[in-house]
Amino acid sequence: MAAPEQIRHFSLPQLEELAHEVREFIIDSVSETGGHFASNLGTVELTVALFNQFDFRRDRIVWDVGHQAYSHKILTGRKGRFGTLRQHHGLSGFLKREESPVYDHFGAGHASTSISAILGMAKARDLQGEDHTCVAVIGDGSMTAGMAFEALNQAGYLKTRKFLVILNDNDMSINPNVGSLQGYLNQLISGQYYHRWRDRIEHAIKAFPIAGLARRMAKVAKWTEESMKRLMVPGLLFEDLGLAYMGPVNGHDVGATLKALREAKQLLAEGPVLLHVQTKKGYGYEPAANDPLKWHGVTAFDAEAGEIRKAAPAPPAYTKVFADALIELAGRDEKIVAITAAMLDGTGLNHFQKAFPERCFDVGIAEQHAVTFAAGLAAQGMRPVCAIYSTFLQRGFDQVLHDVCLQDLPVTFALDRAGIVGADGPTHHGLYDLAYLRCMPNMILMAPKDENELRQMLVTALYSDRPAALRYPRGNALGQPREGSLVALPIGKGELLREGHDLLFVALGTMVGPAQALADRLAEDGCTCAVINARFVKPLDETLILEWSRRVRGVVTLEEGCAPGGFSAAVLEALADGGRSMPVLRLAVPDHVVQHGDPRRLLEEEGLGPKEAETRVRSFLSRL
Ligand SMILES: Cc1ncc(C[n+]2csc(CCOP(=O)(O)OP(=O)(O)O)c2C)c(N)n1
Repeated sequence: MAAPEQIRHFSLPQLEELAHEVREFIIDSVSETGGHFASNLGTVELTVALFNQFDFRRDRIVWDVGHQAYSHKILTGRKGRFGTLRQHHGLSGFLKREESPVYDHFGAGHASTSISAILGMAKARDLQGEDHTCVAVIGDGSMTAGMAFEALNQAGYLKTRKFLVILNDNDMSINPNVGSLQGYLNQLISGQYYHRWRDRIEHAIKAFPIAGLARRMAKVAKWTEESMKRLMVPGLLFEDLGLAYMGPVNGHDVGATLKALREAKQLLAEGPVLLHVQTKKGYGYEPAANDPLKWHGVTAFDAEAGEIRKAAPAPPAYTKVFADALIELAGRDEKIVAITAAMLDGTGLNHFQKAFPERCFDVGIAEQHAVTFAAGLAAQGMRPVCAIYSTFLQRGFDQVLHDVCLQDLPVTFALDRAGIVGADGPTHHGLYDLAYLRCMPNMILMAPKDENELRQMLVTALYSDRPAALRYPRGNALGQPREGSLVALPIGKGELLREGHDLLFVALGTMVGPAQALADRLAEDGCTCAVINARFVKPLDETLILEWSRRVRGVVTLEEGCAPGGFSAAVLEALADGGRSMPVLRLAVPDHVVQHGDPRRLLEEEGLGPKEAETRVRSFLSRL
């Protein structure tokens, strides 16, 4: 594959050939490893054109989210490592500064950060007296976030030179993109925007009471077809924010994209530019182009047949258990409404939407708004459920605190993908929710040990009349038959699963099963362990924990979350407040970045796999 400095000198046919080569490689390679697919096929020509027009050893580029930057990786010397994509110690699925210090200028994984980051880089450049160009590439989905507009607001105001935002518009987020912004972009593409305004103005002039004056006005304004076009600039929204708008250009036509980039470079000398590029997800691979939602992120697939390999039969995912329970409850209570921030299928709310289209809201990539929107619904007597991945709710910290908790509003947070998620890596692990929600007043915080408890916790949350969150992991549930009717749990009560007199295991969520298994193994050696399924991180069942702590020599906490400030911290506080000073072993994720890869191996690396946990507990025991 050509090196970036060679691509700078390629002719158009060479660039087209290169794009073809890159696309074929992505199809072959991702069919073996799995990964983000449709979005990457949509950015091949754009990436090749960018590498021809810019020198990213000097110029800076930030790809929003970074899930669509495989071409960027391939062109910057990482083609040979694609066989390890998203695997343990392998190539990351996103861009990472440490993976390519020369070409990955900014890491991401969450959406809508690119314009802010590149603006910071542009300002640093100006302050340091340098002169390179700064480019952000952002999708139409990611553009729905307030943060993108906060950055445009500042960029336009600063009149930042050599600052280029490329809006990669494929009309899709993961699900079809939603909101009026997408409607506006579609109007720009179809030319309807211009026609609508032309018609309105013509109408206004005709309606002017003094006919002669109207004629003169029309003449003076030179509202002929062409001059009107110039006056009624498409992209007025961006122009008004202070960016020169260019486009739309077909992002799969390398020649047209090059031409647009060259023209943009001229304008960049004056101030910030937004180039609207139209692309198609899955371009060049028909199955993905026809069904970009299914092919957004894939496991390995048969590239010839266009079929994604079927997973072995497995119990339903926690996501589906949640969705089914919510649908059941919403059938009985019309106040229940559901909210997702651009993760309709990911959260299982696609099923809810089918059942209750009027009561399901996809707000776009706008987690903060999702939370406060839910707070508004709750303030007026509805029972909103915000289904947001653990990692993405980090965006809404202040909204959860300020708009929900301080007003004690009954919003339910269903936090999917809590714990270690695997291949998506550090930006996506749901390790921090326990710590960031535990400190909030009024919040009820729970984690189920299995699918039946998840169902009960959903009812508990919905009818607690308080802010409440339940966190559950990615992947399949345990496969238990879903039992009985949906009944609420007593708030703040843990469950004593077994008695014992050597150690007390206080476990949460996914770690309850392993705690019991570990207690079984230790029992073989005559060591008896009491096991508590905490269920609630907040309010924590302090009475139960203190009572059993008095009967043992040491306490072990187990959770799939970060150690600082998390569940183990809650148990430590309870012990300290209860006057118990005793040895405690915390099995939690230490204070460091957890990389990507197979979740089981990652758990082992964090000392939370069955063997590692046993070794640590035995060593703890031997020191008591
Ligand atoms: C804050 C945040 N919320 C949700 C997501 C999940 N997510 C990853 S990619 C994506 C869609 C992005 O759409 P767009 O920017 O249009 O890029 P495309 O894939 O269409 O090229 C979403 C919702 C995320 N990464 N970050």
